[in-house]
Amino acid sequence: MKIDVLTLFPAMFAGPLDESIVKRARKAGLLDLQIHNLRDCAHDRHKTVDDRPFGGGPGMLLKPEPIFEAVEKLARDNTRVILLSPSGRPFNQAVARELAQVEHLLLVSGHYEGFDERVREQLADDELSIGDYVLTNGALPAMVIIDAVTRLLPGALGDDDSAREESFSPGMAGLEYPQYTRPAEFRGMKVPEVLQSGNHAEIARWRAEQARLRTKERRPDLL
Ligand code: 4GX
Repeated sequence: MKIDVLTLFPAMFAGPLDESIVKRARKAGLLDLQIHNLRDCAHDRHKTVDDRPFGGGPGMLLKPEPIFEAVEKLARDNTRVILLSPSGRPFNQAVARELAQVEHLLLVSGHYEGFDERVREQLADDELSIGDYVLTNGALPAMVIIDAVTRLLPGALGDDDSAREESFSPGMAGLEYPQYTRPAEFRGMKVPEVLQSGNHAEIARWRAEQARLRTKERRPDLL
């Protein structure tokens, strides 16, 4: 898979994508990731990428010309152009699975008060939000999406992880059950007896019940 990112803050991307599973996927050639500075597509003396909204109002918008130039340069026939903004459709595990099937993603990170509407109308195939809160720009959302999609690419996870991914395949159907490792007692806190019983049917029942209770309590929207 190829992912291009268009951003005003390319330096933010150094670090998170050079660790762990994403680093390994890039090394293995499963993911070809490139970060592009939107400012390179501004051609006036001050490399202007923003301007004031017609009709007035607070803040600045990203000008259309640099985004059009960059997207037209980077997009191919099979490219999905995705804007990141709080006005997008909610990103979740189902969307991650959908994106993992696409050959080429072009993520366009928003900044200021957002995009000139013509970018949405003419360039964007999709617009995604990673949640109902306001960040300073779309770089972190782009990284979140890259991370969630990369671990779904065939071969990206180690054997243990991928077996687990498959067993949770409906993915996010509910929250996970409580888990414990050794020691069996830590600072007076004991691991539930059932987990040490060796009775696998009973353990499975206990876990299902715990997961259900936890989901009902914290995320009734998932039930
Ligand atoms: N999930 N932000 C985008 C600029 C902006 C504002 C309005 C378009 C319209 C965010 C999120 C997010 C902050 C990125 C505002 N762009 N992006 N930026 N939550 O909060 O994706």
